[in-house]
Amino acid sequence: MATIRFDVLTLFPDMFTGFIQNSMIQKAHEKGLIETRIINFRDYAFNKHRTVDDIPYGGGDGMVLKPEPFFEAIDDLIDPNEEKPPVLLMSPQGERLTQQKVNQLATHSRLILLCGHYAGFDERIHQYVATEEISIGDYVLTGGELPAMIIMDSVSRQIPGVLGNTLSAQNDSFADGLLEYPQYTRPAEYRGYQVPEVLLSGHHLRIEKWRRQESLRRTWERRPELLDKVTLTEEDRIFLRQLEDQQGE
Ligand code: 4GX
Repeated sequence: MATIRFDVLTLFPDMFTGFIQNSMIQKAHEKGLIETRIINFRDYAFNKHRTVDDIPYGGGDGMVLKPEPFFEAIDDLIDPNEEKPPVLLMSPQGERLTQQKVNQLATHSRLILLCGHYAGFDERIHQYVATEEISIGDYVLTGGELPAMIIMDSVSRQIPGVLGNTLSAQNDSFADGLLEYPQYTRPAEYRGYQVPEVLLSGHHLRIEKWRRQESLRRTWERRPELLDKVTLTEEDRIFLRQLEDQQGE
């Protein structure tokens, strides 16, 4: 059975309680598929004031996270006889998180996540504690906690058995490189708005074809750059050429 353990170093452990008690993650916990340890790295501070940050050498705005608590906490967490888990540092300067990266992270049995605040980490933490830096996108947050939760959430759902339905993780947007097709449920008509006729037809081949075309259409309209990485059939190409020909009509 594939399981994963997350160790999170943060100054705001309470931010994780709601997330961990959330249905899917909670169920995965109960099933023993995932384990999370939330560690307040202030517990590893050196002095009696439990200081974790200090002013930057050379001057400037903001406080910098001191190296000692991170080095000490990692020494505590990593057994030198065991295989070293990835140590991910949340940073806007990191490698952008993609589904491909999520899938790669999900192959590990353990991940350590470092969440920082303020002006960031002393560079020695980047160099000697973290094994990689991850960014969840090109915008600036107040801290690394939300990125850490995004990593835990997206990685957890790749663990077999975490999602009720094992097919759902494969059918999503990005699994085949295309955006998802539109979904409908009952009623077939609401306030005059109709569900596409093909979905009511019960004709499985026609439904499959329609869904593929809607996935292609959405990807072409919203995220055309994704199409460069997708394996397209001849039928797909013909459909995309039709979309291009119709453009501006
Ligand atoms: N994707 N932030 C980290 C502190 C910081 C500053 C500089 C390292 C270097 C973010 C993101 C993000 C805000 C988390 C700044 N750490 N993290 N924090 N976007 O914006 O991951």
